[in-house]
Order: sequence, then C-alpha cells, then structure tokens
Amino acid sequence: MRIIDLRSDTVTKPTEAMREAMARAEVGDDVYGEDPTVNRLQEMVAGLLGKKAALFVPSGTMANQLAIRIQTQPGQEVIAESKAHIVRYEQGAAGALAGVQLHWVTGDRGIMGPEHIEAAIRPKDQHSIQTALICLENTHNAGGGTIYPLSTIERIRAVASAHGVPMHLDGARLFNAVAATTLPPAAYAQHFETVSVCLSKGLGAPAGSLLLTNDPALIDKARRFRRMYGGAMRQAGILAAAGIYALEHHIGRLKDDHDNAKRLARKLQQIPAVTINPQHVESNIIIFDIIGHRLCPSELVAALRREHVLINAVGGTSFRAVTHLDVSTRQIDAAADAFARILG
Ligand code: TLP
Repeated sequence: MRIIDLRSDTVTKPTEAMREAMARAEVGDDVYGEDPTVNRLQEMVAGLLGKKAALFVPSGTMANQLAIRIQTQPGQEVIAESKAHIVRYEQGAAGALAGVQLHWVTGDRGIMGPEHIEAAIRPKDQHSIQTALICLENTHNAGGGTIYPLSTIERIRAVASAHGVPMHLDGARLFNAVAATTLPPAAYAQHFETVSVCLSKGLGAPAGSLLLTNDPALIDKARRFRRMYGGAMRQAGILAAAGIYALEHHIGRLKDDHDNAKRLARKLQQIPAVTINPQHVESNIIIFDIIGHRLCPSELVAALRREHVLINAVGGTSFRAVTHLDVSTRQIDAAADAFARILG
C-alpha cells in the first residue's frame, strides 16, 4: 500500500513535467551571475512580490538567516513569535551566525498583534539592548498554518515605522496565504524590508528559496553572506527551473491542499480522543491534540506508520499533519479511517 505522508509539504517529489523542465534548463555559473534560469527565477519572483531584487538560496533557513544577518549587528535584538521557525527550528542560527538575541513574543496561534510588538520594542536608552528587526511568519507553521490578516500586518508596520525598526517576513508558505485569501503576494510583501519565500514546500520543487528586498545594497550584502554560509551554487538553474515550473503550475492548486486539510480536520473532530477546531485550519497545516489515550505520542506515530500514515508529533500532546500535492482526497479519507481505527 502507498504511504500517505502527512509529515510535511517538504516531502513532495518533483512531478514528471517538473523533471522535464529541470532537464531542459539552460544553465551557467551563478556565482558569476551567469545562470540564465536562476536570473529568470529571481526576476519572476521579484516581479510577483513587487520587490526590486531577489536572491536564490538553497533553503528557507538560509533566506531567513541572511535577512537577519544583513539587517542587524551583533548584540542587537530581533523580535519573533515564540513558536516561529526562526526561534524553534533553525538551530539557534540567529545567535550563532548573526550574534543577535531573539525576543520571543507569544501570539494567538502564532499571530502577534501591534500591541505585542509595541510592548516588545526596547527603549532607545543607554541600558537597553536595541531592537534591530521584527520577524513575522505567514502562514504560521507551528500556529497551525494561520494566516496574518493584512490589517494586522498594516498596524504592526505602523508601529515598526514609528520606531524606525525594519521588518522581515518568513514567507516560506506565503503562497498558501495568497491561495487562501486571493490577495496578491505583493499586498503582503509591500510591508516588509525583506521577505523569504520557499519553492520546496507546497509548491513542490525539490529545493530552493528566495530572499527579496527593494534595497540593492542589502542584496549585495546578502550575496556575500550567502557565500560565507556556503550557499553560493554554480549551475543552480536546474533547481531554479523546478521553481519556475512550480510557480507557473502549482500556485492555483494549493487551494486543493487547503480543502483536504479542512476535510481531514472535520473527520478528526469526529474522533473523541482528538481535540481540534476545524475552523482553525486556514491553509494546509493541521495541528491537533490527542489527550488521555493509552498510547504515548511516539507509540501513536508508530501505530499510524504501521497503517501507512505518517505524521509528526510536535511536543506535548500535539501532532501535525500537512497536506500537499502528493496526497489525494481519497488518501485523506484513508488516513482519517486509520486514525479512527487506532484511536476509536
Ligand atoms: N519547515 C519544516 C521544518 O523545518 C519544521 C516543515 O516541515 O514545516 N520557515 C518556515 C515557516 C518553515 O516551515 C520552514 C521549514 C522554513 C522556514 C525552513 O525551510 P528549509 O527547510 O528550506 O530550510
């Protein structure tokens, strides 16, 4: 039986058509700026997000870390939500590589309000550490794929501008927010000095992310640090071609993943041991709790694996399932049946 892999949308494999686009890609040495396919991808994404410049990098983590490195000085502070990817899943890179301290703010399912940000910005006095950057994540992964209301971003932006603090958007899944709201990506991106987007989540490319900004000096700086961090690639056009294909063919279908996520959430809600509010499922990520079951989280994950369903335990009683282009609606129903058999 085929595995139903709901651990992440990062597990998606390139389609035949994407592989063909990769095989056909015109390439050159991107360290010399001579890979035409990388250049085309960078222009395409900059255009989509309404930014002047883009830099192709191997991963979302690198894009986020470059954004932090180029906009801060060691000893400064970066505001981020307490469950943000930058806080939880980047191996402390902001401290290790940029020498900054992260100031965690707890949001509501990952979404911070302007009042939280106002309270977290440090006074500009001799004693206080200085706030150098504010990071938002949209959609918010550990918050359960939550989408920042544009009005909240606008109000946070107003606070940031009043204090002269730049903003970075971890937009690893920005296109999921775009698919869910039908807002253009630039409507979000306009409020941030830097934005990172990923091609290897729901868009289905095998690797690659971009860092975007309007400031050519920031992109030059990012290019140097990309080299320092080991992320300068050569004939990267093969990967960029997958990204171009993904952007041309896979944005529209993200809505199917959101429908599948809602469907799974509604089915999980029928199981008494599961705590979930399907209304909280806004995109392709489902976070739910299993409380008081005889199996501990690792045993539950193992039991589901025996039924060919893969999910992640994400701490305490919480679990995460993520829908994506390699999971059909029929497989969602089969996964829900497996949950019911094990937990019922
Ligand atoms: N997220 C991965 C894991 O690292 C947790 C996943 O399975 O969801 N920003 C956000 C919001 C992300 O969710 C991720 C990956 C990244 C950045 C980093 O992307 P990569 O894995 O390309 O470094």
